[in-house]
Amino acid sequence: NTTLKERLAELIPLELENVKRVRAEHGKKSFGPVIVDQLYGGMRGLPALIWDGSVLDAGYSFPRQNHPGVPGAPSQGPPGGSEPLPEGLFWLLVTGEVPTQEQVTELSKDWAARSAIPEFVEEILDRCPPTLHPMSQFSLAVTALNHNSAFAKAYQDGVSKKEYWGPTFEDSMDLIAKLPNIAGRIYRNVFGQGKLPAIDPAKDYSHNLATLLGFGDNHAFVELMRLYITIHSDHEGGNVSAHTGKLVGSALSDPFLAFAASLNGLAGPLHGLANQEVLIWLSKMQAKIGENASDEAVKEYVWATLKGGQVVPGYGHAVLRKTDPRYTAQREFALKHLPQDPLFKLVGQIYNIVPDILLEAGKAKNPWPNVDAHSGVLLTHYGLTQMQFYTVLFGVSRAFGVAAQLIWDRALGAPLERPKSYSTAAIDKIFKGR
Ligand code: AMX
Repeated sequence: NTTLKERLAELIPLELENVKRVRAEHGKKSFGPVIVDQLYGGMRGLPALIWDGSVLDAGYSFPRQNHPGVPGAPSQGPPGGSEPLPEGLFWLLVTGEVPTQEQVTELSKDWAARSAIPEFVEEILDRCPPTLHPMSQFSLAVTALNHNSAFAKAYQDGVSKKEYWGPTFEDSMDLIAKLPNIAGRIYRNVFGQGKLPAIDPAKDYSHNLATLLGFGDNHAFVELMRLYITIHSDHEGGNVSAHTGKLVGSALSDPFLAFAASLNGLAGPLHGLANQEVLIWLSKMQAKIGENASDEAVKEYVWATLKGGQVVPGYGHAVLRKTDPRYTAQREFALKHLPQDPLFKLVGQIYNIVPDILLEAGKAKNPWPNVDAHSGVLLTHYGLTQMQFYTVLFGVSRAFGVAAQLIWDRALGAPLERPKSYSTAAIDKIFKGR
């Protein structure tokens, strides 16, 4: 029963050879033209990064039966569950292989054993004013975890470059393991009361997270957490949170510092905060046009949003050009567990209305919903109604993808990122007369 670290130690030399081969064969080949608009346009479509966990294309979809951890696959959840376990997904992200049930269980236990957060981090969180946004509290706590970083210590002790991945692996495992305690504490401090329950080593990661949020006895909510943490974990490397983590990690900042930077990017309304924004937008809509509103009233509200110079949150995407498969996965969950929920019905109604309006407005390249259009409705259904907390759950999940890449970046000796920037005057000069 190989552990994840043992399997990594076997895979790393093979991948080092593989990268060497790919670079020898293709290293000097052009990867398509770069046009000036891409420099001004947020680098959309610019091939610029290596990210091994996942790759997206505009029409990407993952049929759920092929997804690790769903029934039939070895990383299936405990009896009675049918959603994937994020433990299995992490193994897949790190190794490219589907783990055995035993390996998944070992990961659950390992993370439970690493889950305690230092007392001073608890105190930092307890001192935060409840008015400080949960994402800011989250980022503060993760930054502070760098106090015990194995990588930072090893670096100070003069560790060889070849050994970077070992302490990075330990930090990454600690990071993921400690997130439920951080998220749970923030939730209690800001919205709840009482003492935080303890992590149970016999339960899986998502079950423990649900318990710390106060929903551990609700089987459907536990299932939702398993699905939620799985689908938000990785979305290739160019999105703001993933790329930020990789960039900061490239300076050999340890995984805690790198992932805290990811969280600060995830906290932006065009990225992870969109799940909060969707619920705020839906609530305002309901307050204005009432429940069971007509299609006409919804259309008018959507147009008013656009005419007010705002985006429709939860719609559009920088890469995808069809309905986000993560939206569809959540819709399937809702159809199974909460088909009659009024807010779910509104989300479905909006799905039938918004794409046509965005197409008619003529700006958005993708008029379809993304992952954030659906998640808040599911959480609200089970009583997790505090919208300001939603992006924290996205953050817990995103750690999986960022951590997996940080381990590989250090294993493969990824260099400091330092692309070239230009001024508008320089662009003008370069292309004068051309
Ligand atoms: N509502 C209104 N306008 C939109 C829109 C939306 N949902 N999506 C895109 N547009 C507009 C853009 O603002 C842009 O307008 P501009 O030319 O005046 O600047 C124009 O359409 C072209 O944008 P694009 O190329 O289609 O998208 P992008 O790659 O620049 O941005 C994204 C992608 C997600 C930021 C954008 O679609 C958006 O703002 N969506 C709403 C916020 C959201 O849901 N974010 C979450 C995304 C998923 C995630 O990261 N978690």
